[in-house]
Amino acid sequence: MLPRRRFLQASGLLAAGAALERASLARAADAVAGAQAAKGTTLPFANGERELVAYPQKRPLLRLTARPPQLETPFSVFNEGVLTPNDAFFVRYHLSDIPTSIDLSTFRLRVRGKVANELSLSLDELKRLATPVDLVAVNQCSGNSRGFFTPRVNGGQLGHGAMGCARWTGVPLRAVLEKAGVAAGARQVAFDGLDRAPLPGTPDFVKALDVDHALDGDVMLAWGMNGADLPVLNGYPLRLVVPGYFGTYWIKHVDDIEVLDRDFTGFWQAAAYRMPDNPSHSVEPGTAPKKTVPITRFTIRSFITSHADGATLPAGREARVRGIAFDSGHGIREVAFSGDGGRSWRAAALGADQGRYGFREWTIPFTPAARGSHTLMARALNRLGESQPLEPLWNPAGYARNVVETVRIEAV
Ligand SMILES: Nc1nc2c(c(=O)[nH]1)N[C@H]1C(S)=C(S)[C@@H](COP(=O)(O)O)O[C@H]1N2
Ligand SMILES: [Mo]
Repeated sequence: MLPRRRFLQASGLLAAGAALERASLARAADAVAGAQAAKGTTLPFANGERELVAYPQKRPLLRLTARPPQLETPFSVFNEGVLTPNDAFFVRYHLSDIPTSIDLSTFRLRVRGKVANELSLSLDELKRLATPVDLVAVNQCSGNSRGFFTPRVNGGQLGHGAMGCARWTGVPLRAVLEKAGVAAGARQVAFDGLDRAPLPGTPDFVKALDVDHALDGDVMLAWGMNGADLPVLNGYPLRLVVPGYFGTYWIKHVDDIEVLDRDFTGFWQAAAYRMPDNPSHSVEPGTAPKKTVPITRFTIRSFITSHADGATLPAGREARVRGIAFDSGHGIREVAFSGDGGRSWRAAALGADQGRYGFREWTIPFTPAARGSHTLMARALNRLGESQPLEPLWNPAGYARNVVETVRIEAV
């Protein structure tokens, strides 16, 4: 358990407390922000100025909002390795009443609804319920890269840092649901965490999976992340891991699982996190879809991580370009690289396979023959034959961007 006062003082996260405490906490938050403000960053779109702020258990990250904290991973971190360090992993919340300390002696995971036996499990009981499993999987917010949408769309203006890949440790959700005994006729399973809305009337953040998906054996209840406990801001003590699916389903601080004999109709599923209901999940830029469906799986993506836009390279000398690719779990088959703005493509060498849900590293030698500007691109292909579009697809919520990204370097 994290000492509560220290957590609050260091972060300025507001829990229930006296107005006076709130005021001094706010000052503490400013002090933290002030200390890091000089080291801000500018994302490459309008209004892209971001402070780098260090929250508890986190290194300085790009702050999108303070209440609730929404933190983006600086992109250079993705060049450090395929596993994103816990202290650099992005943070996304919807509601500002977030838990800042959790008492494991009282924490219980409830499983209720259309089950034979309701369960109420301590974390220790959960850990003993089944053999723990490890899985490397990417967590990515649906709105990752939203700031690059043109025309611009509402919502958090994120760069490419609302994603990360970790080795998750937990038990299969299936084991827990089997222990509870899912009743015949069950349709969906809804998940709720400890965070709450600050005002009545704002819907609690609850998401649901189809019962077959919840029982597929891959969906996990995870307490471990890269060999350590989950950071508080990433869902301590327990979170849902839904491999291949957008982060919206990865409920943090999960303490309530309800098996339903109907489709869940809560706000965050029935009204928010929806995609146009057509095969490309996109519409003509600036228009609204007639019909929508809940967002589900990741689209396939790849990134160059070794060179930032605007980097300089010596002309005529071989450089090693490196990056990552991932998809929703079919597995990366190939990453094609272009050093000439898409006129010609070569296959990159793929790095070690961490499992079909993880980041896949790739590298390729590249020699900028002539001085001047060169446009580098990477394009991933998965085992299903899915690839990335060369022109961006558009939807009004700014979800699931997966166009081939470009990095311009200067050869000197
Ligand atoms: N309890 C809770 N869980 C949540 C959310 C939330 O607001 N509350 N946001 C979801 C969304 S939209 C995303 S993208 C992921 C982000 O996970 P992270 O904060 O660990 O990076 O958490 C998901 N789980
Ligand atoms: Mo998200």
